[in-house]
Amino acid sequence: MTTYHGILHRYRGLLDLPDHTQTVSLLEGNTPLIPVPRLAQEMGGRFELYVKFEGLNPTGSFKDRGMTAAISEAAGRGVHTVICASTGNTAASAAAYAARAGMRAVVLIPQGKVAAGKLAGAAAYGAQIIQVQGSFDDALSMVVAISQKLPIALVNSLNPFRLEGQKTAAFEISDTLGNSPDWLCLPVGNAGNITAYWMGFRQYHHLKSAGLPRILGAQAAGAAPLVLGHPVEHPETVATAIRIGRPARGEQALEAIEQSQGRILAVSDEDILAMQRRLAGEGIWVEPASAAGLAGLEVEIRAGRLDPSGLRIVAVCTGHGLKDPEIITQRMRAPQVLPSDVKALEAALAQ
Ligand code: AN7
Repeated sequence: MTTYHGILHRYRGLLDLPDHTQTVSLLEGNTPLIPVPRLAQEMGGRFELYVKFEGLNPTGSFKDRGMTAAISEAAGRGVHTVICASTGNTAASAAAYAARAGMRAVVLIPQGKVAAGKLAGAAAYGAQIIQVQGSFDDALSMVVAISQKLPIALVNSLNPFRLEGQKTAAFEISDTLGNSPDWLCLPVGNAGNITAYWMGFRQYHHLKSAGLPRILGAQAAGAAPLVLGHPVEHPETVATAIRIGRPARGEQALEAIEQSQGRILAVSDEDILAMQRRLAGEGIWVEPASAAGLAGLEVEIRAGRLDPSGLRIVAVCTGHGLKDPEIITQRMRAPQVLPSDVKALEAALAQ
């Protein structure tokens, strides 16, 4: 039997981490690459479509890959406290890995704009949670400043070790498919993920002569600084995970887009929620932000700007639907109520 030990163990030789790194893992990674042929057919083409379901990581989002690396590095140099700003998923992940390492975690979140499952996660793992009266971008400025002043380790994706861990998702996709896909579609918020994927694919390109995918990044229309070409002061979207107006790694994201001959585009909240429903119709429930990459792909195919015929396309679904239950429960019809009586049930089923 081969036992799985997490991404640092599996890909250690390919990750640029210092010697002092002491592995802190929750056996993250190794997420499924799920074929969705019916969805591909509906989207109008003969092509291979896969969902890399990163919501199946230990805390329910892709952030765990980068977090195991950042916390392991910090643990190895005796860090006691870590801090991050977050739209929610980074906070839950930092809290979990800090707990695992026996560290204190402090997380700053934009007041009232974090989905319930993420807030609950950060609390369950025992983080100190601070709501900032401002946006994610404001919170990020605060944690950057304080980590320069106090002996506290910053674990946002400005931390280079986050990207080292995160890029393993690209390795997994290539290892599973036997080569890189033709396109990789993913949501873009603070732009750490897109930067890391591009690092990972380039590394496999040099190391194993794998092909290079074209990258399709999708931002929410109300929070699309990289599409607009300027920061967005008051970002707004139902996809609160990517409600970010000043992406820390925006320049690198644009480089990845340009170098890969890819594209970055804005998708409406309606398109995001429609794609969330369609994915759920395949049995894959993701949080709204996670549907943005596929929504972007669909928009491009529908508009005739991308012909998928014969291609192999991977869409990264970054977070689990359970992270944001309210987006569903607030919109659904209240479930039918019946007396505890089989006849009533029979009548209800006949309707
Ligand atoms: C589900 O948790 O920024 O472009 O603070 O939670 O690497 O920022 C989350 C981002 C996509 C965007 N999908 O990734 C945070 C945070 C989900 C996310 C993104 C996020 P980046």
